[in-house]
Amino acid sequence: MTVPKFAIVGHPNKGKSSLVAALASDDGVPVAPESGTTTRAVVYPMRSGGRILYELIDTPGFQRARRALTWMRAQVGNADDRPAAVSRFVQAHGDDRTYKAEVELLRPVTAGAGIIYVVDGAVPYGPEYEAEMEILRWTGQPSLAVINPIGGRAHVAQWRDALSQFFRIVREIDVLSAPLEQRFDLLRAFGELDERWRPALQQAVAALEQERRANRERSAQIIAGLLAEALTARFSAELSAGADVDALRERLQQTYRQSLRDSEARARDRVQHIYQHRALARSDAELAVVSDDLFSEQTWELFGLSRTALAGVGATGGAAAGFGVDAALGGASLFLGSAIGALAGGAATWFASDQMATVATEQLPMGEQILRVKAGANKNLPFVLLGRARLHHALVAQRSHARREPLVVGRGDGHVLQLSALSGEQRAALARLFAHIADAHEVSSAQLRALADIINALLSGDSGA
Ligand SMILES: Nc1nc2c(ncn2[C@@H]2O[C@H](COP(=O)(O)OP(=O)(O)OP(=O)(O)O)[C@@H](O)[C@H]2O)c(=O)[nH]1
Ligand SMILES: [Mg+2]
Repeated sequence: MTVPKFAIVGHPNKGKSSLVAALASDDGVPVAPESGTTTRAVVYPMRSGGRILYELIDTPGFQRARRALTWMRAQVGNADDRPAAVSRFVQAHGDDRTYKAEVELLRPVTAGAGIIYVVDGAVPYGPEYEAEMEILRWTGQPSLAVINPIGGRAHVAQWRDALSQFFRIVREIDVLSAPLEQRFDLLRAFGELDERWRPALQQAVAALEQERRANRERSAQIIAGLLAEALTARFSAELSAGADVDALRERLQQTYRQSLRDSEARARDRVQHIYQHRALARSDAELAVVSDDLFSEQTWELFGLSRTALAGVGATGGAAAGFGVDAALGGASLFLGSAIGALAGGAATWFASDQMATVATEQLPMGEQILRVKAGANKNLPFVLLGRARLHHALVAQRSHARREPLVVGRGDGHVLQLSALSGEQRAALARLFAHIADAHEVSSAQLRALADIINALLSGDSGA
């Protein structure tokens, strides 16, 4: 099957490169506020499973469309000679800087690429566009127009009227924020341009949908791994005679917290990588909500289970409920110390993230005493981590690769996915798994799978993810 190729063309600075980035899932496509950012035609293949599904060709904007059209008109006798006139124009001006942009953008079209013509629905239609559209029509190649409402929709209706005289298919799509489904629709429309392309584009959409599901599953596995890591992480330090226990405890707590923050950051990087947001991972972008410190009270209120919900899953019991009992050291006899920072448990501490870790002294068989820190009695920790991971995933999965600004979300904008939305059954299943993993200080592959399955179900319910 031939790989369909589409040249994205239009006036300078209308979001052509942005559309390429969004449809090729490539956040490396140069996009900038300045006009004239793209100076050469560059091919961006969309790959899935080692196959190229389609190719998008980013091009510079028209600079001298009217003069170019005048040149072509002088060449033509009959209408059927028009495509040849465009090809002759490209050949004749290969080394001519005057028409560098026109040559770059028309060359792939004369070589057989379909045309996607991009305009901005916020600025009025004007005759200066007519020469561009006329040249494109002369190429005889299948074409489609996209209205990108960069700064608003004020002139969208006018554009529709104008464009429909030149293009059979006209679509409006907000390139930066169009939901995935709209991006898929546009791909299907590409398939309508030419019958030969239809099967390839249908397959492309199916492959992308399949890839979406696979990405979600892989993300769920990563998040399950993060939770298991948090529940089984343990750090210890030798408690020599005369040691400053308070200082040591504080140091261990810090180490523990930092390790959770690091685990979370690593998991986020991996999820971003799965969705091919590589530049985002590198830019260390701050997410207004999800990058609040993991251990702030606000974070716990936002993402943790409510006190009632926690009580509902039998998880408010404080230190006695299982997390604090160190049975996995090889025998209960090894657990000799008293819980130093053990929780009071109950109502007052349901979001007490500072008491999240349990620090306890233990006596080892050879007589040494150690201090050990591990997941605390506060059962909210894995729920908080899960809530944050879920919001992060929803933002990343839905994000257009055309966006260049850091990922930001307002607290009150309805995107916050609170775990209170979990069904009672899901909550209970999760709480059981969390307790088992924390008790055993290790996680079996069956538990990891069970956890990943619940998380995958949760992620698939999040809009667009
Ligand atoms: N708000 C908003 N901004 C957009 C949209 N599409 C593109 N932009 C911005 O418009 C500017 C130009 O976008 P590009 O994709 O570089 O435009 P271009 O047509 O490739 O520009 P040239 O290569 O210079 O011809 C960038 O700052 C984009 O972030 C949109 O749908 N909404
Ligand atoms: Mg560009």
